[in-house]
Amino acid sequence: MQNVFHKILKNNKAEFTNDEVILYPDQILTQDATGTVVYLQLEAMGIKKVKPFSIMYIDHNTLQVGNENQDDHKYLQSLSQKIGAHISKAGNGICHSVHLETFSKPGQVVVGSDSHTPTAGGAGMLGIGAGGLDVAVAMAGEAFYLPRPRVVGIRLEGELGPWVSAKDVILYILQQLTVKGGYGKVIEYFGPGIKKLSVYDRATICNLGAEMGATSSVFPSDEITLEFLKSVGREYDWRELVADSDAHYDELYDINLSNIEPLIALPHSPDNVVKVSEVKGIPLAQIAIGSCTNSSMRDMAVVAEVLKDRRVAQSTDLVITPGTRRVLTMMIETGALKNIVDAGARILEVACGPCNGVGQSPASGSNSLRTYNRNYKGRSGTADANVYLASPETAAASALTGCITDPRGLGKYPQISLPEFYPVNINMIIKPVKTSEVVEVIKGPNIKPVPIGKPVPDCIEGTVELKAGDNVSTDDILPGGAKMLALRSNVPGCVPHVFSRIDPEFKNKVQNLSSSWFVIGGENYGQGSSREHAVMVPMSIGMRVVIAKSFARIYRQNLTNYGVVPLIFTKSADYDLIELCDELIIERFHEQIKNNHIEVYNKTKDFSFTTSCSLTNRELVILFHGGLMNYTKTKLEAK
Ligand code: MIC
Ligand code: SF4
Repeated sequence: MQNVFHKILKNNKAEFTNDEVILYPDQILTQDATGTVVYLQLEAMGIKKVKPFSIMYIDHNTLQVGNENQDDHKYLQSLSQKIGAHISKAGNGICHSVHLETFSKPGQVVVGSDSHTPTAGGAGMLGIGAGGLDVAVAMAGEAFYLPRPRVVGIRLEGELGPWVSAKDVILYILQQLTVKGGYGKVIEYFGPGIKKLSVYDRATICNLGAEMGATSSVFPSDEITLEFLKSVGREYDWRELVADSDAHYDELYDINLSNIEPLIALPHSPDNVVKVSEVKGIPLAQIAIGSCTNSSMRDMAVVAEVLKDRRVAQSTDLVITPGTRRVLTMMIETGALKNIVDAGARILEVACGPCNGVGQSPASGSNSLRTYNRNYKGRSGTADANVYLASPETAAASALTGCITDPRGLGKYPQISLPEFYPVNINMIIKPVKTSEVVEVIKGPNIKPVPIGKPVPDCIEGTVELKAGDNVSTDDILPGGAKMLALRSNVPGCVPHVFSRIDPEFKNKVQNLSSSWFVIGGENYGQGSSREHAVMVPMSIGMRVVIAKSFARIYRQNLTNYGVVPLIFTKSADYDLIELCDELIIERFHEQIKNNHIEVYNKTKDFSFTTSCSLTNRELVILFHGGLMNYTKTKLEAK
């Protein structure tokens, strides 16, 4: 009665405690935006060689307007060689897309320092996104710990109608479950409907599971997975992996694919989903097709068919980022690229690009429709732009008219025949060298040491320096974008930008902060990316405690990993009673936290309220050490 998730864990010889899963990942994925910190942490912990297969992708910071990104890449490349990790060079493609094509293995586990690592679930592999420090520790060969998730089964039946694709399926699910509906859950897909979904479709669905806060999403490995692996020259990696017919799921949902229509997420949240037909006609200044969600050959082929012998509307810009170099090569070979270029699209580098605000920021106050996965306010790099999320079909149809357009009006759905075999070309993947001792590590001037947490004192006292609302994302806490990404290996350089999207004046008080202060958050605090900078940076200037109504999984883990206390209001209503600048005191913290009942005294307003922490014993020890880095160092030294 095992589901796919449990079968993968069994294969991994994972162990279970009451509240955690303990596993040793088969593979580690890192990328250049979170990865420099991972590598700095490895160095700080004295790790000489990585244990599991590890690969560093250069895909986020490929703009080279100053020395910073390029310096980071030299560092990543040289240290990879030294510690035994692979490198995927800039231009090879987006980490999740390349990983799916080149390294995904049904039945195995990949842990990555990026929230969309679950994309590998499209090929029957369990992908889990984590904070960089957790990833660094797993690279060192130590265990990876995961809060024990519930397993949600989604049974798909029926077949998608013309002009409806995988993106619409996951937008539909997001509409139903919302951005916090996946918290603490692994989502597993099965049923007759999956037989009509290619691995690329499945990967799109797993990718956006991250937007629901899901721990992971996974599809079985079946004959469609085999067909995919054959097409990328890796038939030998296939193994069948399907749930037992009486498999147990903690929750079950049924979805009939035939009932799904083209859908679109309105600004500024991926779950703000309506039918495309309800918002048709809204003018678009920009349309962007790409990202790890929708940049496969299938997606590009559909777009090319729509654009063939047609013209992109004069009022809009169409920008295209193929997901991998292999996709780009196929676009050249099949003529898809010609159709796209002839129609008037701009072709960008094979990389993450505009998805994370690196280039192509829309005009002020304008509308941009993207096939990406996140549309948080400001993420595009333009504070007042309105970003919509939709399928490649809807994006291509809208490119022809310059406004939101239901693709079903385009007539007959084009027959896409995908190549049976995709050219295998691993020229841009660099293997580690055997003579690693002689490799010199190159560290540019922008690379600064990572801050280290401090053990939590028994009495915590400080003022509330920030009060935030619900669904605050890590982009709100520490923005992405070209300028910020160049500072990812320079934590002090990030300080002036912390919380700038929530409180633009925050930078003015940074100099006068005490060495211990509080943040108050609403529901799902810290959703979105895995970037631990959203903890590291405020921690480096004294953030000690965050009290929220609830946390996103990776963010809560990152807080603990840096010795910052994550507390949850026992009564949500207490949130309303706390104001900015209130002075809060927690006494006898060490004793209180063990009982998971922590009383906080609001000295300014003279009242107390209770909170909980729900940390495992292991996490408590980490917190008392001032974070995972100190804890792991002590552990490794003792060995
Ligand atoms: C994102 O999509 O937000 C990112 C950039 O890929 C992040 C990682 C990061 O902040 O570097 C993610 O999803 O984890
Ligand atoms: Fe890159 Fe965007 Fe995917 Fe993040 S979501 S990995 S920025 S393409």
